[in-house]
Amino acid sequence: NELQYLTLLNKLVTEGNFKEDRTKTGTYSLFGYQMRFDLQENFPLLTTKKVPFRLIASELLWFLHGDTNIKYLLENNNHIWDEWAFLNYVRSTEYTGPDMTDFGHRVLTNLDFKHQYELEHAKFVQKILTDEQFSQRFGNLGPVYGKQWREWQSRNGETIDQLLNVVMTIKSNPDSRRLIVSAWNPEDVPSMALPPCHSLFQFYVLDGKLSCQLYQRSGDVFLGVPFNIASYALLTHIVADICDLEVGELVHTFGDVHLYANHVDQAKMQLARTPNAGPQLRINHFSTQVNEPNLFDYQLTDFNIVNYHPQNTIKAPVAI
Ligand code: THF
Repeated sequence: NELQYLTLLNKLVTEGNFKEDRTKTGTYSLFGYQMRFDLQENFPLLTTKKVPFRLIASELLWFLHGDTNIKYLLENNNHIWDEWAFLNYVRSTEYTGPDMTDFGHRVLTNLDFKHQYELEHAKFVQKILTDEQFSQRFGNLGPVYGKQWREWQSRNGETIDQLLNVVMTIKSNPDSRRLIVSAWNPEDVPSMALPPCHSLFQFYVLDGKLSCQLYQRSGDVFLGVPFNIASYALLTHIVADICDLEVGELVHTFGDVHLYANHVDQAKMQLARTPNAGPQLRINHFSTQVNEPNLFDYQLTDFNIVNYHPQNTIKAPVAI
């Protein structure tokens, strides 16, 4: 299972094409690639470096709740979306601290600036957590994943709960070929902090097993992709649980998949490691509690990863 990921990582190191990108970091990139994970075998959480499952689960619950404000993530000690909200804040007229232009690059080379950034970032996080008005204004990332999944705005003024519709269809018509949820909403893309990287997914039911295919338009192979694999594996387990199905495969399809130029050493370090056996996911079932388990009912404590034996964390800077 994990070899699927390591093969891709190796391919990008050896055959990736150098390509400039929006973040001006530079990447080694390929266009069009597919991995398959058998979810019956194990839960696809990498073991060649430690991947924090807690952050993946809280991010997914945030999507499932239809939430687009980082406040929920911060309350769960999850900081993976901070930079995007912080960027909106420092670009606004309300921000009066030291100049934060291009902070993503400057923190990498200027230690004094890094301390300044960390201080302003900490103040920002504190303010989101304690000041409701401030969090309304600057915690929101725009109509990102949660909004599109649960409340796609339609032209007649109503909203479409794509995910609930798909769950209902899996139950009533599992052979359907329309089990699709799209986060890519062309009308809303300009008002999102970041257009959705995992843009669309489709479910498929065969022999009582639920499979999921993700189309990811852009994949940061070292930092984002290990999260994305585990996130969609968890989503598949949740939907299977709700629909009384077993899990099948996760098919992960990419558009532009890339290794950032400043992640190459970390990638080589990871490639020198040998994967351990993958962990298992234990999920608390609701079937005994209520007859209609709801997408909202899941709590962080309902998901447990067992037999996870990862190797050490490998740190890498996130491109903004
Ligand atoms: N931007 C970039 N450049 N890459 C991404 O993968 C990415 N995302 C989301 C939004 N913008 C992105 C955010 N997802 C980490 C992981 C996922 C992220 C953002 C950051 C990260 O830094 N992971 C560290 C651990 C972090 C921690 O412990 O707090 C790691 O080592 O895995 C793709 O969805």
